[in-house]
Amino acid sequence: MNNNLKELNIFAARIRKAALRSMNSFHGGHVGGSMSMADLMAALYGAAMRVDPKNPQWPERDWLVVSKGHCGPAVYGTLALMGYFPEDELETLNKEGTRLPSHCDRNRTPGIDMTTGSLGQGVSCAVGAAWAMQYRGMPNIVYTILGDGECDEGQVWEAALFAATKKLGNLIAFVDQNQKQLDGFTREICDVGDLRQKFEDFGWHAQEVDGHDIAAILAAIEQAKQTPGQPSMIVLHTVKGKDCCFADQYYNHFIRFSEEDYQNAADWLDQKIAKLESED
Ligand SMILES: Cc1ncc(C[n+]2csc(CCOP(=O)(O)OP(=O)(O)O)c2C)c(N)n1
Repeated sequence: MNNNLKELNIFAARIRKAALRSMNSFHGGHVGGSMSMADLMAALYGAAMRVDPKNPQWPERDWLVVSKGHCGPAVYGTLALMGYFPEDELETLNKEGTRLPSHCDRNRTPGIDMTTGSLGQGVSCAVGAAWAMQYRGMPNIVYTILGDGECDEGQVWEAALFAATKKLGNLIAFVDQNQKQLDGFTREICDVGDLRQKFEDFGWHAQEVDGHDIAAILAAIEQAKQTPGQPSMIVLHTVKGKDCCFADQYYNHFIRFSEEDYQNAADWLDQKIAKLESED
């Protein structure tokens, strides 16, 4: 996979389809937040991150800590397409003995760098990992993805203060600001306000971009790499359930869906892929 935008957009559509395939085997899952972060996953694994799917524990790899760990399906879809494990394994999601539990688990899945799921803890672990790598003079970058609902957790802000204090220039974080959390709009449940400004106030270098514009995400990552001595936040404006036809509904955090729903969504994504492939 290279830095070609067309290929990256196709990769994002394939990630959405692979994530839905895994959730289809369970006839439900965290569809909304998995779909909203798919373009970011394509940008990270398709271009930005230094990784080796044949050697998931490569000491010099960049790390990804998916702090919104309930969106395991988006991560598994990406890792399977990258060759960390066979794509057919996606259909074992949440089944007995699976290597793919609904929430990310570093002890089970090749390519998962941190166990997450309890909101707020993942970003704290990412900060700890970045601090250790900085201390050891290692070249790795630690990427981490939070949800905007997750930012209601006080622990997120403790981690943010600590990262700025320790000048963690090797930490690049994203908030998938899809405006919603488990059962409604974040602004109505516990308003996080202007996240870019807040992280800036907490001592971070902070940007905000369209989270479905892969070129913009990659440009922001490049800018983030130019800020040694400061952790970076990139707030992504996204749509919960993006590009999944049956997710266009108010309650789209965890959705139960039928085989027919899945087929319709997969067909729609196939058409999108075909259209992208036909473009110059
Ligand atoms: C500490 C903690 N409290 C509650 C939950 C239950 N929970 C799972 S997902 C979720 C909503 C998360 O919303 P957001 O971070 O915006 O994620 P996204 O919309 O991107 O899926 C909640 C409350 C949890 N996993 N951890």
